[in-house]
Amino acid sequence: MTNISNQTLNKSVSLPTYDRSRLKSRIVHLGFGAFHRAHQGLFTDEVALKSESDWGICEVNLFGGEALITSLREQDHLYTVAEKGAESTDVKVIGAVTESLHPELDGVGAVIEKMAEPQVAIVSMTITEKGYCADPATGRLDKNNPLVVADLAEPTAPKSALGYIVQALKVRRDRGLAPFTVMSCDNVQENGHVAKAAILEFARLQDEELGAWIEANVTFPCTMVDRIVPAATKETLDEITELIGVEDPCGIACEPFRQWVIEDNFVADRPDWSIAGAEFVADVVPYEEMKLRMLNGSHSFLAYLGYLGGYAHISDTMTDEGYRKAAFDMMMKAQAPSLNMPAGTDLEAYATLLINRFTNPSLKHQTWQIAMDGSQKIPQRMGGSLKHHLEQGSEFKWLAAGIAGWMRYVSGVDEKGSDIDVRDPMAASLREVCESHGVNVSVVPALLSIEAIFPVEIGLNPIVIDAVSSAYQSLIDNGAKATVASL
Ligand code: NAI
Ligand code: CS2
Repeated sequence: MTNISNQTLNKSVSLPTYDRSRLKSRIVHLGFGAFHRAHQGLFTDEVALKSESDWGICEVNLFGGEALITSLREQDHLYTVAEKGAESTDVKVIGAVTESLHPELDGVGAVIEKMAEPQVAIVSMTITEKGYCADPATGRLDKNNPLVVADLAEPTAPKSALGYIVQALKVRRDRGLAPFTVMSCDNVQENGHVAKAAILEFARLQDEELGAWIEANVTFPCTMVDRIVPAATKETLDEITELIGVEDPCGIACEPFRQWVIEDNFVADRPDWSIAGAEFVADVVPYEEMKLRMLNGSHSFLAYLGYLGGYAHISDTMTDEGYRKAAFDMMMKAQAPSLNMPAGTDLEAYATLLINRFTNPSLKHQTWQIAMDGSQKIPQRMGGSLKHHLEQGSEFKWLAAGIAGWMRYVSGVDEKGSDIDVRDPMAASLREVCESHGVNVSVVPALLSIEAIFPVEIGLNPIVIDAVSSAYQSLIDNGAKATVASL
């Protein structure tokens, strides 16, 4: 079989020219999805290219992605990243992956044994917001989450990422091995703190002493991760084939921009990702908040209102002056005032950069993709800033329109009467609420009263109910495009 590992690739492709045999699986990564390939995988590769680093990654997918892992193995764990700018594309083959595992292919025990190997110093994660099994509004472990219930009943055969981590740490403790650092790379506000709280609570429910050992020995650095990496499509894979000269089912396309700010709090060793441009800082939280509110908050705003307005991609919304201006105002007037940034941070320059990144016509980032899992995303992207405006008595109509857009979207019917494929871990309960109201403004207080998404001080606040209801009514009466243009 010809593939990326035994084929001469087109000359323009950057290759991992270092000796890959020196790499060891010192990182086990949970979540070999689109983002990790174009972000942590690429950073770790660049460190190996520019230094004598021996840091390699064992990739694990706990949910789905078996075919991806099989393909990765068939090509010696090499894969392509295509960085697509507005005018040109850079293509790199990534060599940082040393091996891969999947519980469906290799068994649960093999994954836990790998995580318990002595050389493993970091377990990192890109498992999506829902992977933390936490209540989205509070960030605390959701004890009723079916995965949590199953894993507490059978801790040695876990299903959730939390269950795997706790079981692997237990094995390490029992064998007298040093613990590993748990590093979340998900878009979750204070991702390290959320991971820590969920893992400690889960461990304590299982075994009080194990929980205490984890608390005393494991660190959970927060990270701010940024790079727009749309899901792979047939078009992007065909384009990669064209660019490298051979098929790569693990290839992924992304934007040229990348950023990684990491809290320097590792219990064991770590790669020097700063060689590849990452920043190690003492406190990541302000950067996380800035990115989640300004980038992700306006992304969700554009995803719901853009989808309803008939725009399939974020770059399509940027061709509409109403959406473009509203997104900038959402960033500068709704989100930026709620932030508490280090002196010298230029939020207007950041907003301008974000609008340019959203405009990149080479990146086909679907509004439908970003609209996914809204129940998990809305609280972190809009909840904190909404609270700020309530405290200050200031204008928050952009946030109200974004939340109304989400409510209109989860009704499951678009403005032309076609079905919307709503993907969300809370889809069933959202559907139940929406079906009992139809597309009617009475759904607004009903959805706002879901405490797992909206804390009571937001969800029951008459000012919020009024503002979201008025935006929702405008969506019914005038449609998304006119509502956005009127903001
Ligand atoms: P993806 O859909 O390509 O991959 C999702 C990954 O999560 C898969 O590896 C899957 O196995 C795993 N997963 C799903 N549900 C899980 C669960 N309940 N428990 C454990 N693992 C689970 O998505 P992609 O693009 O890789 O994004 C993943 C996450 O990375 C996002 O949710 C976000 O938090 C973060 N991220 C993504 C960016 C992007 O532009 N794609 C940029 C910045 C962060
Ligand atoms: C997006 C993010 O899918 C989404 O919800 O908002 O994945 C976004 O592309 C990244 O956070 C950019 O770093």
